[in-house]
Amino acid sequence: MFSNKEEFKEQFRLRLIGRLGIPLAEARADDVYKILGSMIREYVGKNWARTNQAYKERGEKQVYYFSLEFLMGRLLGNNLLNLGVLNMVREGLSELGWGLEAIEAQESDAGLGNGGLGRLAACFMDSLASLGYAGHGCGIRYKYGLFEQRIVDGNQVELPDYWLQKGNVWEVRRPEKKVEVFFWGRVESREENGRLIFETKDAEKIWAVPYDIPLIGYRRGNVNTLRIWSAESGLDLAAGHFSGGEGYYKYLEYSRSIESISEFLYPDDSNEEGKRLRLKQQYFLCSAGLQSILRTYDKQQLSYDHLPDKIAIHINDTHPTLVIPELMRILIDVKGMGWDEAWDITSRTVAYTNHTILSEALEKWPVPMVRELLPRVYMIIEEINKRFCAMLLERYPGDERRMSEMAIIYGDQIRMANLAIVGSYSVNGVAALHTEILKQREMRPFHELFPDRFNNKTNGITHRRWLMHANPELAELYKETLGEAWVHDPRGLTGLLQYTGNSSFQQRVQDIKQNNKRRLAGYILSRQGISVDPLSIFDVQVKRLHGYKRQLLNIMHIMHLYNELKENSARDMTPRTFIFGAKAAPGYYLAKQIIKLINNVADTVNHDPQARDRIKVVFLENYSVSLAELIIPAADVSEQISTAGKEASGTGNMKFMMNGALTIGTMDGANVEMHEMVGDRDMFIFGLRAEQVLEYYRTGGYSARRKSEEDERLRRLLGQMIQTGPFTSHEWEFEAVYRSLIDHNDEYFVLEDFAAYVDTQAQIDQIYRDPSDWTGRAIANMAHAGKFASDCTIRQYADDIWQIRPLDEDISSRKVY
Ligand code: 26V
Repeated sequence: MFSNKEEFKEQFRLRLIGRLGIPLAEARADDVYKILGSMIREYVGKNWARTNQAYKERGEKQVYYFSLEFLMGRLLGNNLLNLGVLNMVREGLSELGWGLEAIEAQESDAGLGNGGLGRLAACFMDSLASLGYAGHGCGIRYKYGLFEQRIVDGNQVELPDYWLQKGNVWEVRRPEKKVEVFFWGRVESREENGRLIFETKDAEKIWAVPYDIPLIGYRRGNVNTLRIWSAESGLDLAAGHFSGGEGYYKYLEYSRSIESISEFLYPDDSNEEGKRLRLKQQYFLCSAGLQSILRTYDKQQLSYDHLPDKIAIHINDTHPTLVIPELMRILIDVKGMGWDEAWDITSRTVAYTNHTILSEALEKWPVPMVRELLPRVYMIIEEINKRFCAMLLERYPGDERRMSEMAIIYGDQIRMANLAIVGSYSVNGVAALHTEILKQREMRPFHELFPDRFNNKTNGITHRRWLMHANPELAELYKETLGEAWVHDPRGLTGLLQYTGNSSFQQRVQDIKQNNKRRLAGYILSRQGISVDPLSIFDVQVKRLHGYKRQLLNIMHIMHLYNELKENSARDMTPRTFIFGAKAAPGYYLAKQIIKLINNVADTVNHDPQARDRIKVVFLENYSVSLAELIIPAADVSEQISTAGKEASGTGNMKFMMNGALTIGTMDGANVEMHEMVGDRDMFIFGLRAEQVLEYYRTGGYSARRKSEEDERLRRLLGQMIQTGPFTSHEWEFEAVYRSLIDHNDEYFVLEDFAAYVDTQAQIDQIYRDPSDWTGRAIANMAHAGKFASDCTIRQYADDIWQIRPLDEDISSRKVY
């Protein structure tokens, strides 16, 4: 690699000529990106090999994080940062006439995730590598990531996200490591030496081909692997199937149907389509991932009794739960083990994280579908269920209710969460409140049966991407002020507490925030043609669009402010820019209406001379990881306003906190723990508490209609959704929104929490007027954010769940052969 700027420039030039055959003067930004990316990838190749060698020689336990989603975003900037060459490359490029930011912008986001769950997996990968743990990702190489969102006439329109169109400089295709995955067929059994042998006949075989992406640790040389699998057919698999005149066309059709397995990332649960294909994806990942892990394990020639001491398999929500029956299948059918032994090994190898208690997101698969698609796996699930129910019967004789709650197969459905709990040794929630709710409500009988299995691991975010890369000026200020220790242990950011009242430090913080706001304002103007004032409060809500997240509460507050301004144009108000970014699942009608409502309000407010100097509303199209990196450092106010008890953790809340925004939020998810750290003064808490929400659900004592009749402001807002007026173009335009609030009794308590939300927003309006007061509170937030660094979270997973130790060797001096 290069050890100084001049070397970098020289190597870069040579490659440009050598690879693309063009001189510097003719290179386009895209060429520069490709060359730079391939330089980095090749450079880390050596350390990649060294790391694998070191892990192998050491022979210690390794973790495989199975996830249907990895929301990696762009990799170039972070890789340069982690390698410690970011500034050198920036300067070198600039001397060659290129700005690094423009080069970074050439990279397509790897948007292989819906939201928090997928981004968490990506943050965890960064922490694992940066702390020196042997922890790898296992996922699917979707041809299309989450859809690209366009806003047309205020409505969301979905386009395919063909992120691989220009190639992917980070991945290495490894066809020699492909494995076979089987679907369909029928199971035959026979007896051999007193044992039952099972064989699946006439199955459809497909290839799973891995692509490896290096995961580069921060300044420590080691490189882990994200292995993503692609589904392929092969002539070798199809041979003989398609003879005759039509054969060739049939083959093409067959090929396409197989490739469709890794074609699309499914949008979240609000969409009913393609269920079988989604099940295929889940099994595809589980089977391919396991086979590749076990192939490596086999090379060590260890007995399978040791598997749980050498390997931990973590399942990110229930999506990869099929690793449990699949591991059983391999141990029994392929390795010839008995049931009890296989079960002992499997349930000591797998650990499970739950990410949501929303009942509609708890996965259930129809029995007939699983039985047909995965006949042998289904038999094993049935047997797991049979044995588990027998155990329950013995333990709780006559308690039928408990049996019906806990059974894995119930009615005609397989409950994946039940299977995941029964077949794993650890079940964790993602924030203290969430874990308590799991233990005391959602998973109560399981917690009674397996109390030691349950534990909490509050989520975290990588400060390398979300602070050092997204907000380099702020990171630089921290270094000047505190030294560099916090970079390796972000809890050291509490050192900032000394500076909350320091006026020159405050000034620096304010200047940085202003720069970030100006940068975002520039983007908003160029992309959406809306001019916003960087001196106004930037009030931001960015996350998936969902009823429980209550973007509706936010927009209703804005409508209310507008109403007030129209009534009294002299109304005193600190100018505010309300920024939204959110994708709605394509089949989620109500969510799409809310997007339309936000855009209608934006259109009216932004064009009204009486309002536009005080309120601006911006809906940013196509929210993504890279857009988040631009938006979050520019925020003053972070909106974390979910119905209490519904947001398992939230991780956006942590990103905003780390970048010095103040949170307006409910006592939900990790907000509760943020509040514990910073206290009442530095966080704006409002609304129902989780117990109150539960109580309302239990007693049915809430009447949205009554609420709306009591509060004149609400009555007016509801009217404005269905009558022609400032926010609608025709009558009943927002009928679905209206009905969700009134006819369906406001499932998420938007109307109930409205008054408290308005009052709390009014406090924010006042406090922002005193820049020193505001900035002091912002600094207190930054100071406490270190607790939410994913490095801390990952250490807890490593110590309490996985029992793995970091590599303590500096691998860069190893000889590679
Ligand atoms: C559900 C489903 C169901 C099947 C179809 C595909 C699909 C995709 C996504 C989902 C929802 C996943 C749940 C999720 O994203 N949970 C979020 O996890 C974050 C990380 O733990 C946490 O911070 C958020 O509070 C939680 O909503």
